[in-house]
Amino acid sequence: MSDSAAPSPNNLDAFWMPFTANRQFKSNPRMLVSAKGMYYTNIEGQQILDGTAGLWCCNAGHAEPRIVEAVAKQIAELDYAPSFQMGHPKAFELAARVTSMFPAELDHMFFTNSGSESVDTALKIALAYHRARGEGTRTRLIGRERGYHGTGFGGISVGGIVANRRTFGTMLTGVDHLPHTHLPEKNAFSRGVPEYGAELADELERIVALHDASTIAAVIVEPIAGSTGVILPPKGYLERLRKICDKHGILLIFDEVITGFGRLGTPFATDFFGVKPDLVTLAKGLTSGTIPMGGVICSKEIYNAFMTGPDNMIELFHGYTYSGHPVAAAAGLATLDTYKEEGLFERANALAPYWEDAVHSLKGTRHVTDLRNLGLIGAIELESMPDKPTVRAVNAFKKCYEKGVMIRTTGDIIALSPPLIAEKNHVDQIFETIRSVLNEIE
Ligand code: PXG
Repeated sequence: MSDSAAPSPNNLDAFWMPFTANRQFKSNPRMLVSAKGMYYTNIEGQQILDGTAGLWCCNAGHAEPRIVEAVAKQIAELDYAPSFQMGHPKAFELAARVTSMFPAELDHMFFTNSGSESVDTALKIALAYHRARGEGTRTRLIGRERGYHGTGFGGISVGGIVANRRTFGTMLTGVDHLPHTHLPEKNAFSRGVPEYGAELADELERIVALHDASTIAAVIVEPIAGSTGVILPPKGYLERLRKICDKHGILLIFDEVITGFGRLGTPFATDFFGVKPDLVTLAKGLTSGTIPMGGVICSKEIYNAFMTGPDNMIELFHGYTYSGHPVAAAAGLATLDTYKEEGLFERANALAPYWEDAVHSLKGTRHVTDLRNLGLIGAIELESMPDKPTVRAVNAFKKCYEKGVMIRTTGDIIALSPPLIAEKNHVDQIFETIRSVLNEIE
């Protein structure tokens, strides 16, 4: 073995980084080494304010003592236990706690390890549910343009981000897509939920007319499309989707991987919009990003449809080695305790008007073509540089990082989602930094 191939902490070569420009990153790495509260510390010792809760996940802030302690204790007490034909108490406790946060009919939870697995699980449950009820012809799945549902084959099939799909073959068959709801010509600079576009939900009627309801299993949407650059549902849109699904016996799946656990100042987007789905996918904020864990919430009716054969039969042939992992379950329980004891959903709700004003204070700033907000989510859409899409936003990201603020970009959109422990001074620092950066960059 040559010296250059020897393992070394300074050798960045072996790690093929996800969703990253690997060669560019490795020539000028941004390396984070610790985190506490609202701040990361990088390898140079600089404090970086977390404007994104990691990747929309660290809702309780970093190194929250309750979670740190619970994880350390759990790993010493019970490091692993199978969930196939066995169990351990914390997974049951967590499922009961999480489902108790939903309306009464949404009362069962299946554990996964990520948002992508939650999405695949929800799609599989939807298909198997219809079959269990004798409607096995319902095999089509409907997603939405610009939707993001993770990177499994199910998720990219129903997802609508072209770059995530085009190099991966034909994916699942029998999938169709609703149009996205980004209407900047009508809704630009809306504060909160935009006024126009509820009728886009009626496109589901067109899809039903084309394929026939008897072939359609489920519709999956993010209540707020996050990864694609924060696209909000127009007023009345989700209600209309719900109605059309009900009319045709189609299951409605809300992907709440980023909207769940207080991001909108309510426990879930389901509460915020007052629309009840049949299945909900979760991850990220479930453990505040500390230990990988996801889950699918489903209704009593769906669960009961499976509980019909002889009771020695496995009802759903699906699951993961780490479904309900004890360390993740302990992290989840401590995270829920933290949300409750610190009143973090209420805090997010109380900060939201200040956040909205801060987002919209960027109106008129150089390059800004639209501003969007809801709860503690913000989006700043920039005019693309001629023939160089994404370059302006990436430059803004790099400059903000140099100035000590972590933002996320997708296309030429800056997306913001701070931990729910954020205070006004953090909000000020985020937006002052972005303002000065936008004034500096080409
Ligand atoms: N559904 C939704 C709505 C998501 O936002 C996933 C599923 C997949 O989760 P996993 O845990 O498999 O990654 C996501 C993930 C970003 C960003 O910058 C967003 C996600 C992940 C990474 C970055 O917007 N969302």
